Amino acid sequence: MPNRRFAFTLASSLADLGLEHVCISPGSRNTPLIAGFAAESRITKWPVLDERSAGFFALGLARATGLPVAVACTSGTAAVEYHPAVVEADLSDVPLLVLTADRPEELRGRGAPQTIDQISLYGTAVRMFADALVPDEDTPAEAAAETAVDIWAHATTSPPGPVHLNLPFREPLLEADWAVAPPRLERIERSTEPHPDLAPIAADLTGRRGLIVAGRSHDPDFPAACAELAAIAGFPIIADPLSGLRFGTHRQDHVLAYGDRLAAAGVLDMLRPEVVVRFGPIPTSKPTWTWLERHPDVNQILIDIQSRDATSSARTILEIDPGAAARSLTSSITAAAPAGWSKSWLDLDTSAAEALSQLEFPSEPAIARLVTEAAPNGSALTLGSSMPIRDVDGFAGKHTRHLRMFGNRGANGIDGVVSSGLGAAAAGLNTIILVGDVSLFHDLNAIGTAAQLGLPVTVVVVNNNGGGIFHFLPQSDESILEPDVFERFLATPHGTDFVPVAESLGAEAYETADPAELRTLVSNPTERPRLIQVRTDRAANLDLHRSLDEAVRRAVGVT
Ligand SMILES: Cc1ncc(C[n+]2csc(CCOP(=O)(O)OP(=O)(O)O)c2C)c(N)n1
Ligand SMILES: [Mg+2]
Repeated sequence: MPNRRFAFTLASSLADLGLEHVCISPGSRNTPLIAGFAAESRITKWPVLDERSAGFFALGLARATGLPVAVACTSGTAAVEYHPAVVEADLSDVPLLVLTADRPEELRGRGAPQTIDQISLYGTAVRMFADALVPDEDTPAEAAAETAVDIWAHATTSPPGPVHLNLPFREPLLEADWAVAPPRLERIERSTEPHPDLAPIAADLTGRRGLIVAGRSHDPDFPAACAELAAIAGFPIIADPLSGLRFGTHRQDHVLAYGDRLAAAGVLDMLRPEVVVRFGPIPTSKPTWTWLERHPDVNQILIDIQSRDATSSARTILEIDPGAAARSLTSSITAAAPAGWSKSWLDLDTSAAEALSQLEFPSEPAIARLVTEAAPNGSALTLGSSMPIRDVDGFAGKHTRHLRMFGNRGANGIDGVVSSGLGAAAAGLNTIILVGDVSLFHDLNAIGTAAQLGLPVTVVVVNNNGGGIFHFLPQSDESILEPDVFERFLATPHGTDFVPVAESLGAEAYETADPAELRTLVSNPTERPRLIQVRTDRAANLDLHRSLDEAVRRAVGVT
């Protein structure tokens, strides 16, 4: 069964299993894959010429659809370019099927062109690696179908993640006569794991002064389940922007709008919880997770699809689905926290909201808030890993319009933010990408890809001419690091005006310092990709954050 028939059978079997999208990058050795996918009409093909960007595109698409997405590239460094997205997919539980073309064994390790060692290229970042057999006339169709089942199962078994299938092809790469009827596969339904008895945990939560810390979740049912648990148990929720709890139609009576700001102001010491239920991975909010880290004495129960306690402070770790666990706990809790407990938290939340009600524009906190407020119902917001996600966490509050929020917070790279956002747009979601200038610089060709593919994304770039986040670190203190060294090698100002750059790549582009204009642009979905540049100042941003910290501390009575 030569190359094209093998690749088509693989593609077709993956379509049987539920694959809807593949992102293909150009090359010669992967022509069988290109031809094989091209012939499978059930799969949407996305051409993305840069594999680094393609990997993140697929990641964003897999996150937005909740289904595996495939990427396919040629041999050599092309395959290496997928590595950052593979790492992010591993750490944030996103199913990716990485298909890399390769030379057959006899050409490996002997200086053949564009041939590198692709065996186990991504190390421990993948759920499985396999070097496929070289298709030949004797290869049965079942071999490709079995390979499809194998990689699909490994990518989707809890916790989901990336898999790597290396595919050696011998020349001639494409046979002319290749008509084939591949075997039809049944869809694999994910098995529901047996559920541990949570009654003892529920007993631990009953009647306690408890707090919920909700980290990242892309389960659409999690926010309602968690919010219901909070209401029954009488626990306030510090909710990460990626938890789904802050912006949606579920009940929000126990969701703190400014949980991160309250933690920063020292409220966790003032209103100290007896027990903390932590859902999902470590939250973005540093004041929250550092408090958890310092308080292993407080009973912390961590519930996640995989055992990972970044703060090493959980007393109990339950490796189960957070939504299912929340529902189970809700039905077993028999009494709420003492009267006034959650009200004390929620009253301070209201005080913080008042202290933060006026944010000067243009400033980074105000941009984060405005974009979140203006985003149309049902939009997807992809947030840059540096200040954008922190500012949405700290200053965007909560509201009852449904927004989906995405961010590359597994590995926190700044290298594929825009490309990941394009993946959400490819899933059909109205997409807004809030990104810093250095991150945009890193992934600039994604703007060109958006134009080529006609993806109607809105990119809001906060251009503070460098990495503003570094000003919050001790390294920014001139007694620790010389200011010119800090500026040249950490902040890395580049002086780029992204408006003409975006225009030359085929996007509409605007610069604004007017909040009304930004609101109008963000609230009206676009038909073409567009970029909106808002300029801010890194030093002024640090001062503003400090004064807002102070204002919240005063408002909640911590001095
Ligand atoms: C691939 C990668 N390289 C470097 C870093 C380290 N890093 C973290 S934030 C940052 C600067 C980000 O600057 P920008 O996108 O302008 O956002 P700002 O900090 O100004 O909000 C850098 C270089 C990283 N996280 N990922
Ligand atoms: Mg910046």
